[in-house]
Amino acid sequence: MTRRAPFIVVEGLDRSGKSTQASILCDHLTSLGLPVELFKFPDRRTAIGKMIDSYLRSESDLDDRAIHLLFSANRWELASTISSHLEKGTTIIADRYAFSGIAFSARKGLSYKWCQAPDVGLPAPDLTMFLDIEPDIAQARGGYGTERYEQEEVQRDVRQVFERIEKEMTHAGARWVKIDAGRTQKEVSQDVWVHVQSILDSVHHPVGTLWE
Ligand code: 2DT
Ligand code: MG
Repeated sequence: MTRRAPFIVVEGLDRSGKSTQASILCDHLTSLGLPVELFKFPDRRTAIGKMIDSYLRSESDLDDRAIHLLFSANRWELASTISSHLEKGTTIIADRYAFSGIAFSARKGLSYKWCQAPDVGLPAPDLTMFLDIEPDIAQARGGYGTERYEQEEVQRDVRQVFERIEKEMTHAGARWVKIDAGRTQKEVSQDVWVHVQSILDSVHHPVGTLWE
């Protein structure tokens, strides 16, 4: 029987280097001959993703709860693909996941539990790496773009919600690690690799479910 592959999530604030680190990790695993797929949430290519993209670019407006549910639905539409890849031995790296869902919506004043509910039952990551950076350092890295949420005060609030998520995940026994992302790309990727190596041989069938 093929061994189940790990599900790795990279989370963090905007400009923390998530996408760069996710792709370095993807290349590293590939160079070792391991099958790997990189997912990015939101996945703006699907029909739901297009609605999210339009919202993020402020081309459309949506009720806070409606957009929250769309972000969640955008994960659910890929959930079975993720699980089947994992079961077949393909490692999955996700650039953002349900944790961004809670963090960005709860900061608007929606209740934490309400924000968590639609993602209950999704495939659970075996390792979540939170790339932590001070919002002013992130800002200084070339600045935020023009999308919704790309503002220092928003990022500060979001970071606070992530702290709560970290506490709850750790308390529940999940593997959640915080990585100082204010360092060089190489220092961060070395840390990422140490954490990934520590779980490569320790994932078990079946794929877990989130918050159940
Ligand atoms: P990117 O800059 O990474 O494309 O993200 N977001 C993301 C949410 O509000 N809820 C979610 O569930 C997810 C996955 C974070 C675009 C923005 O979308 C936010 C930043
Ligand atoms: Mg962005």
